[in-house]
Amino acid sequence: RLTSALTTAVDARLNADDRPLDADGLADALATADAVLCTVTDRIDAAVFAEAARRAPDGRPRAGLLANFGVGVNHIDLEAARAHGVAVTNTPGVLTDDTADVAIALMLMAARRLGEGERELRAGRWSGWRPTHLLGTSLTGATLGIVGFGRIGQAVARRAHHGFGMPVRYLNPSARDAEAAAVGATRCGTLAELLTTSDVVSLHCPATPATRHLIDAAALAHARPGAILVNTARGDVVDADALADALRAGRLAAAGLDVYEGEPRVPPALLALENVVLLPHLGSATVRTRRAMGDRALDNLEAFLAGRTPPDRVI
Ligand code: 8YV
Repeated sequence: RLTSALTTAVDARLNADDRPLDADGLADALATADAVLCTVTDRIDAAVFAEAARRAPDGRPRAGLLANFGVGVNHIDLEAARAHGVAVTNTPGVLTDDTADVAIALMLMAARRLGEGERELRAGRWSGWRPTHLLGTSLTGATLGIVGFGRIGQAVARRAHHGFGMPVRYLNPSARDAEAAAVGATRCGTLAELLTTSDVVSLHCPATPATRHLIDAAALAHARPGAILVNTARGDVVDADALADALRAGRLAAAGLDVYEGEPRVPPALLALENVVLLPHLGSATVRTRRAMGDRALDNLEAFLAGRTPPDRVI
């Protein structure tokens, strides 16, 4: 699509292995291409930008745009990108509903112990119906606390409120009164307040230095006994060791995770636990949404290469 839409020919180099580029490959791409399409798997830190600048003939990366295939851009050092004159775009909006659906799926799986049940059955360990077999907690009517009330947080709130009758509370740097009113959501002043008043906590904030390990041992000490934590945002927001401790001690009943700090590595402490549902970063993984994300990334590339301002500039 890119080639046909532009009047000038585009020499598109494909990373045909469909494997992440290493730092050397990323620096090479930034040093030699006009624009680079990247994903969450590409760690583009200050050293990569510096190396790209070193390799380029005029001392600055040739690439003027990093078009990210996805909404979260925490894998890109935005300060370094700005300093090296590289614009960054993302793909907002198109993955909201699918990611919200996975958050709700994780809530149900964690609260109702569905993963445990499936593992038991497949392992041939199911001995038949029993009145006390794999009893979970009800999602219907439970209070939901949402950390980060942006597009995805609000979409989760709508599903929880209209579908499951869940009272919703939210934590966000700025008030979202109009959006909150639509789902009867109450704003919490602090994370501690949100945690002490929520049965289920779902994370939807971006990963930034300020939100790194926001959910740590001190925060988890405020959680309601038997609470459930769901993370479809970024692994960096949770201290996985503290989470594993809380799950092991039974302070939290369960957790549902789609994302991990340093993924694809999953902390062994979590893998060892039954009461955590672990998904491999599938939030936006539908054919329709991945197509829409691709189209959105191409819109940004196309605009940039045609000399226009890309529609989804992050910086
Ligand atoms: C993407 C995501 O699949 O958009 C995001 O921020 O986490 C995922 O939905 C991923 O980022 C692809 O780069």
